[in-house]
Amino acid sequence: MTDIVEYVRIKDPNEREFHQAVREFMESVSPVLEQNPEYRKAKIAERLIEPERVIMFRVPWIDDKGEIQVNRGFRIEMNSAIGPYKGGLRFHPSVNLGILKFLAFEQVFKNALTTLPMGGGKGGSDFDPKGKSDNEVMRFCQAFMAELFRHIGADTDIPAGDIGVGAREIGYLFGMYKKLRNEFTGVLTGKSLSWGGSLMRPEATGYGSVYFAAEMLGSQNQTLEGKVCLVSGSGNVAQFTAEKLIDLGAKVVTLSDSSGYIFDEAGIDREKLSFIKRLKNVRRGRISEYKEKYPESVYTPINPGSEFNPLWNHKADCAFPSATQNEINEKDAQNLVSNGVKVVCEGANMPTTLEGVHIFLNNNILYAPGKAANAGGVSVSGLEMTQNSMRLSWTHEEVDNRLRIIMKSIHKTCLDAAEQYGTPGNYVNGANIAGFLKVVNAMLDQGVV
Ligand code: NDP
Ligand code: 2IT
Repeated sequence: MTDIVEYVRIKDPNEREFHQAVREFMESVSPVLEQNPEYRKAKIAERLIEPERVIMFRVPWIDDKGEIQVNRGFRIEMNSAIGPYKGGLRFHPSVNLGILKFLAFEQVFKNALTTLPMGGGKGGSDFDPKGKSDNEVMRFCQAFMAELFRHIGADTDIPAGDIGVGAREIGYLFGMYKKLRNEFTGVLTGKSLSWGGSLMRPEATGYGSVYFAAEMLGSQNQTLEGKVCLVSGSGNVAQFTAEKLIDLGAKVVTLSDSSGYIFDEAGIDREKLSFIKRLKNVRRGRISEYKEKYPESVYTPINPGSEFNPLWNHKADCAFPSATQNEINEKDAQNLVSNGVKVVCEGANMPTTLEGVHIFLNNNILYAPGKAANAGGVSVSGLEMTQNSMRLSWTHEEVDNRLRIIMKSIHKTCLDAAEQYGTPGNYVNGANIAGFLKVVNAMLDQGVV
């Protein structure tokens, strides 16, 4: 294990987040590699950490003042052993190769857990949609697709949304793809309903994460009813996590953005949540405005350089990190445990540092890693692809039932694999090992390619 982690560190010294994802994964699968000499002989670990293809490109576009702007575009086609590359696009100024490689790596094993035939990929740009006009976002998306279109396709690589990429961006990206290729196919998921989207895709990641938490609690004969929940973020995943938690009778007391968080002791109810949806999705405002509307709440700025994030320092039963990577450090994890949190369910990708993960595991927290807990989003993307192939649309109930079945199945798969490899109840080992075995066995079947 140390060999591979060391190899990645030496080969790509600047890719910090990628090193972290590989290290966490290798901690889980090393015993499986040791027990199976054929995996080592086939250089499986060495092959898994090398993307099948990395595409990097210039994205020049013209802003509203007529000035030329240049961004960097990426698509990481990580692994296609079990299906075409599948995974989101992230538009955020922090985007770089290391962050997208970590996300693509996680996506490979997440997609393997979904039960659907999807390989793993991820892409995006360092473009910052914040403060840009709709026209600027459109021109950027068109410029981005002007290069990406030659690398993707409904049976090759199917992007979707992630941070900074929602329905608006998917629309502009799809429009440009259709124009350039002169074909109407399911090349992107997260499309709007009237032109090939699936019901429940917007809800899927957040709802799926809550279904997963309900399964974990169910394994201990408990439910979410009455549980006090900390949710971070206020974007797609956070909004629908909060919505499903409210539906199931839990009390959501926090939401955040990159500037700060709100704490509402009385609980964020449906009406308050619909204010947040309008604020974030239509007006594209800041979470601090919640305090102006609901003065009984408390708004606290978050300083990214500080030792801990005060959002995670409230008494609660459950935590749903749903904003971004490494938003829970060692101190935050310790604070959560000290405050009595029993469930940590990751809507975001890799929101917990490795030190934080160890704290959760050592304290017997019901801790679901992102690649299991947030797999509902890509699962419904897979269902959107199925519906596109069949040229029909399923009802809300049909998609929701399938999502519930998939989340239940992922939960069982994780528990079974954890048990089989001697660490019962360890969802991190369970998710990594089960995802690994599915991908690796397909790679072995397909030879050295
Ligand atoms: P959105 O862009 O809709 O929302 C992102 C939210 O996280 C915003 O509230 C944003 O605040 C906050 N945020 C982003 N970057 C940072 C940062 N560096 N520090 C603090 N807060 C930050 O994205 P999603 O809700 O789609 O994605 C959230 C997480 O869920 C990501 O980790 C993503 O990879 C993961 N995910 C998403 C899926 C999906 O289907 N969309 C599927 C599976 C996982 P601000 O507005 O200030 O930037
Ligand atoms: O991280 C993820 O799983 C996503 N951003 C969703 C990917 C998808 O293809 O729906």
